[in-house]
Amino acid sequence: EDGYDLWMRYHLLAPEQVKRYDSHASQLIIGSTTPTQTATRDELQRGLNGLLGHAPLLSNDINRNGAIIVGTPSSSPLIARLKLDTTSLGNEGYLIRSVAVDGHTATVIVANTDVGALYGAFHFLRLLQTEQSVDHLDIHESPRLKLRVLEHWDYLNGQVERGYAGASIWDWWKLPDWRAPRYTDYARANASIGINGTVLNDVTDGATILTPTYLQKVAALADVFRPYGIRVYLSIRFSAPIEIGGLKTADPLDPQVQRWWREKADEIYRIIPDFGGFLVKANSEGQPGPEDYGRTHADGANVLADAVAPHGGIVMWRTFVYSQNNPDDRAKQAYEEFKPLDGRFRSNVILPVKNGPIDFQPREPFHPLFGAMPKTPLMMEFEITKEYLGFATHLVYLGPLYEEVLSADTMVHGKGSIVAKVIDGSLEGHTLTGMTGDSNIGTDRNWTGSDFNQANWYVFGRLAWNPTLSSRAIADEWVRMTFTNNNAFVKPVVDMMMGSREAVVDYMTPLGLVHLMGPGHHYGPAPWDASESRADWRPVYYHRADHEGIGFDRTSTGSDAVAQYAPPVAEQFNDLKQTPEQFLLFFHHVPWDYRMRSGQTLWYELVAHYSQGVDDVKQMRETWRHMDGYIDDQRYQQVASFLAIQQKEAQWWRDACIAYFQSISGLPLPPGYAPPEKSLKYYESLTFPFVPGYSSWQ
Ligand code: BDP
Repeated sequence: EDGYDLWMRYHLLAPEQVKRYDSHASQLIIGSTTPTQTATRDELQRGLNGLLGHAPLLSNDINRNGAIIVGTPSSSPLIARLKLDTTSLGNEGYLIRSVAVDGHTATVIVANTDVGALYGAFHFLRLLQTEQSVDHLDIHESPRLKLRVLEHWDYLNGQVERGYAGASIWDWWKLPDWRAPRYTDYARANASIGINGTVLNDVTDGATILTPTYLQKVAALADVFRPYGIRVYLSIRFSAPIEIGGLKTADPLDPQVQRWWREKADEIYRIIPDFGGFLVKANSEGQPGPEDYGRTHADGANVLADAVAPHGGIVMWRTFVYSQNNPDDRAKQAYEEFKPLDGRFRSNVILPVKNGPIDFQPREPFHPLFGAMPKTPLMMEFEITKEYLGFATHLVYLGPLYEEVLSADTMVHGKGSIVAKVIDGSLEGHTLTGMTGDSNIGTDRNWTGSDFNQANWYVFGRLAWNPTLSSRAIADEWVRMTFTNNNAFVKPVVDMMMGSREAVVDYMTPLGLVHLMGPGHHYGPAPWDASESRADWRPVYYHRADHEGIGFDRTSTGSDAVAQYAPPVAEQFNDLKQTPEQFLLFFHHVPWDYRMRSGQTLWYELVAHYSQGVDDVKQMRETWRHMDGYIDDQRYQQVASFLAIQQKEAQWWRDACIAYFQSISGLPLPPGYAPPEKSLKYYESLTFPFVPGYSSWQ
């Protein structure tokens, strides 16, 4: 197996399971008058055929026990007759219920829309794939978030910014005429986890995507995705009115610029009537934006919002901003620029906020903007591609990272004001809600560069549907669907996944350290590096290690970034003793001999964490060694090889970081800890001229 089937791997179940489910899959009663209905029918047939060895009979009427009836009250008279209450399901929800119809047992999958029924069908298949009972079903599901979006950081030349799974899956050259079957499989995978939007191009892409030629290509993809409930969005370049519009300015308050955007939006909606809207990275890392004209982010977002509003479109205006002129602390800038604009955005604008205030690090505290802009919808932005977490080869399940942030308590309205409630709109009563993930998908046969990276796409989608789900439960279902239901495999592999995020934190950036990765490409350790042109791109800026101690003082006596959190959180982070040790060096500059909760010194703990990370990876390899024979050899072997790479690189991280920090602290290694394998000079001398996902960015 090459991993192409993802978690939609409908392999024949064990005979006793087949027997158990056969009595619930005798007939399939489903419409096929719309493309979505056809897609739903095809998926159920494909899935049931694979899992049970035969597909149920397609019928119009129920005439035996065990039928599956799928549809909406408006499209199916049979379902209408059941008079099920579907009001709470909204446009995308569904219910799955065991019922009796005309004296026969049946399972109904009912929604208000075709897409809701498609989501229900995937849920039903998941029950079988994970070998759950389907005897007495009464499932109600509807998504907690409205926009569940994947962002492709893909360039039109096929390169992918921060992509470690090959090239872009969009074959722009052959579009719109050639619609690769892979696009449909992509849509199926997304629909199976409820993703309903895709941004096709990179946030730093040029303006070409908005030209008529490319819009035709975009329209072709939108056609493929539409039956699966997926809308297409585009990243736009703020200076497009100049670059492709022939204007002299892109000033958002200029009437000509405003007209240009309106006309561009009209043109897009003429060919893609359900176009989702725009994503914008402005005045960030050198991108153009409204501040170039002395205007605010709100001015910039609103001109675009006004252009798409008549068509029902939205604007995702990113808050990921920091500039080299900020003398103080990069972590503070997004809050400083955006908080004063709260309430100044149009109602169809939503602001993506990265999970932490720096940049997708293995661990950061939650972003202080969550909870700080009550009048503005904020959406979560997670990075799915592992730019800072070992690229494709390191096995890191991101579920625990996502869950940690979503369940973090902002305390803005007292205890329980968790980030998940900020983004699901319940804290401040917003209806425009969402989550966006920077995708890890490419042309690799297995889509994501490694089999386990598929889990990160999967967990992102599941949490976007419901941000309060448990990452362990999601890992469990993913393992069952992707590999096997054999508990001798599932349990240890889920445990391994759940521990993998802490392992990478330990061997890369323990105790609240961030951004020690090689500059620019972000591959491998480079805590010594001060070569970048900008201070806030240099690892030394982040760890601030000196002879006395290590860490970035963000307390009231330092940069005072803590003040951006609600008072109880600020108080906690401001106090060295109260700060959770996992964030210690993010908020405090701490002496090397500081006594940690363990009773050991900080220096000791730092070395211990780095070493623990390596030991954890060794343990992961050991776990995997015992999994030989439970799954196909092809995937087994690749995971085994990648774990070997991970162990080598975890050791490299540990040794390089310890060698460097020891050169600063001047302290001996604690007893029992092996010295780095090589000299600091050696680690500093390593270079990587061709790092994937990076050259296109420069
Ligand atoms: C950073 C990446 C950079 C992205 C940027 C962003 O290094 O390539 O363009 O995030 O999110 O982490 O805009």
